[in-house]
Amino acid sequence: MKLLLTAYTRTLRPALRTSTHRRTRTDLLPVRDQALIVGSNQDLVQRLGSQVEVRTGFISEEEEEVFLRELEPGLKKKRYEFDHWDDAIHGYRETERVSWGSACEEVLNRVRSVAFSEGSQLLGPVHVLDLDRSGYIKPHIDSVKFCGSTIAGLSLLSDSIMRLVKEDSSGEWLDLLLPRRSLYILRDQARYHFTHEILKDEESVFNGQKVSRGRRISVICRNLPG
Ligand SMILES: O=C(O)CCC(=O)C(=O)O
Repeated sequence: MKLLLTAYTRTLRPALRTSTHRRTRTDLLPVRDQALIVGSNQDLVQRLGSQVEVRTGFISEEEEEVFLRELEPGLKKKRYEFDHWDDAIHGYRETERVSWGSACEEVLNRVRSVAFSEGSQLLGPVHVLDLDRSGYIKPHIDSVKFCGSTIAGLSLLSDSIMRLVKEDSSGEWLDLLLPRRSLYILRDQARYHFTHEILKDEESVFNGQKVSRGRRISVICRNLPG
């Protein structure tokens, strides 16, 4: 079964570039206590800084376990999908969920309260994406038909790297280190004018340092188009 991804990818612009584009310069923007965002130039890092956020340790180990307990039984019934040539994602299974147990709902409310402005209309189902350790997400922009200006995602089980590349200028990019149990938020320009992707393990190098990518589950909240 292909749920939201089908809907999102059908209206995606084609993958514009591979993730092998050249990097010439790297600048750092410390987010909270760590530098979790690097970019092609300081100006871009500053400019997009308010529209890209990574919050480390957004959920505790216990909260991660609660999500896994709730999600694993359903995910285990599905097979990872690898071989759809036109998919934006390789090596994944997914689900969406409207109702959650109280502990997960409490965390999701925390996500909603930090990521979305009050009164913002949210997409009802929360999207859950389970990437196999060999899986990856190719560069894409989420359909403007299905989701609004903000995407907020929790990363469970593994660190990973999300890469944003400017749609019409591949030399402009940001890499976001998404530690396990962190929350990332993409807003506005970062969501509309930059492709995003999750790098495969072999390519997961952040600011010169290898980041081991294992199986990763993301829990993603979105708002509705305005
Ligand atoms: O797994 C993630 O955090 C990113 C998911 C994604 O790229 C998407 O759903 O559009």
